[in-house]
Amino acid sequence: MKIGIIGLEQSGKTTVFNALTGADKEVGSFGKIEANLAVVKVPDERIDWLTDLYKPKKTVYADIEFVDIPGGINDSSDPKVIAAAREVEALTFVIRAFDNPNVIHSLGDNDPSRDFEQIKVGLILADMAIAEKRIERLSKSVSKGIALPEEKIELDALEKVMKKLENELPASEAELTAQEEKTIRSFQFLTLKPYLTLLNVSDDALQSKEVAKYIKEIPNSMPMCANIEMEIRQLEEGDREVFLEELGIKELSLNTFIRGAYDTLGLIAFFTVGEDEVRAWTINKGTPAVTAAGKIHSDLERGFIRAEVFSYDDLKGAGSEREVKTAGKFRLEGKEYIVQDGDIISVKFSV
Ligand SMILES: Nc1nc2c(ncn2[C@@H]2O[C@H](COP(=O)(O)OP(=O)(O)OP(=O)(O)O)[C@@H](O)[C@H]2O)c(=O)[nH]1
Ligand SMILES: [Mg+2]
Repeated sequence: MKIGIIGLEQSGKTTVFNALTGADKEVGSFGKIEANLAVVKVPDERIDWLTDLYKPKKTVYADIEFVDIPGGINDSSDPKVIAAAREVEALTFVIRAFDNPNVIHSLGDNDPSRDFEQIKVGLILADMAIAEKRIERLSKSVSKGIALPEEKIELDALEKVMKKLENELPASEAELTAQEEKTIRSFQFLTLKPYLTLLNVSDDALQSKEVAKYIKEIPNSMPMCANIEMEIRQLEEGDREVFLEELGIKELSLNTFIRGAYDTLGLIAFFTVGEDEVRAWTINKGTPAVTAAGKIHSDLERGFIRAEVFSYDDLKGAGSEREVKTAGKFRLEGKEYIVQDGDIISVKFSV
């Protein structure tokens, strides 16, 4: 899973990135244009249990790749920022709520709700630019009578999307059929992507009423004191407790963030198991087996024949694969099967 960190300029994106990943990238380097990348492991007890059972040569936890996208999202965002944001599967908005007289706010003062709207509008405008161009082209083909049937479906889908965008609503509000959704997938609309909002607050404001109010106002949001957490991440693990306690921080935001991310972003995990490797894979809820197979390898998607599936809970209950089979809990599923959280999958394929 690839998550892009975006927001207004100097809102603390790189600081948040460091705090979440333990990286040590330079902050406050205004105008830097290169994105930062880092991968973090997702802790999962189920993987620990499966490792005990299969004793594989290798265990691979799910991971989240964070991309810190520098610069700001606004009504005329840098095309590089937009292009980088299109590449990720989900977005994290970083919104400034910290006081720091040395850091100028690009919109003058702190106003998290306004900043959230600003980001939203920025994303909507970027999507409109894409939709508009494509609608224009497809409309021409339709009026000339040379449009292919899929192109007509695509045009319908884009018009539905455009209608939402024009009303300052995200593309995700458009009600699209599965087929329509497929025709517009390649545009990677930003407002179709799930998002989570991190409110970057001062350490003395974590428990404040003001912050509570913002969290209520801003969808999918959680507070975080990025500056302090970044510093704590640089300490040895054993030294962290004391600082966290002193500051009244229950745990580092990464754990809360990951739980929130799985929840809000609608993520689930499926597993592959065997003597060689026990491994977790992260996918969106509602992903069909064939697409999930593609996560493992593109050949598995291309040559997909069927998936052999049983659930982690059934395996844990039964104790072994053989018992799962005896209990009739072992299933053969086709391409369209919707993968469930905790499924253990083996893909049969031929290319
Ligand atoms: N006081 C305080 N300052 C912060 C906090 N988070 C970030 N800053 C400061 O704000 C400035 C910008 O932080 P960055 O993390 O570089 O912000 P950014 O969003 O990555 O900036 P760009 O990539 O240039 O848009 C730096 O000087 C940080 O030290 C915070 O929680 N508290
Ligand atoms: Mg930055």
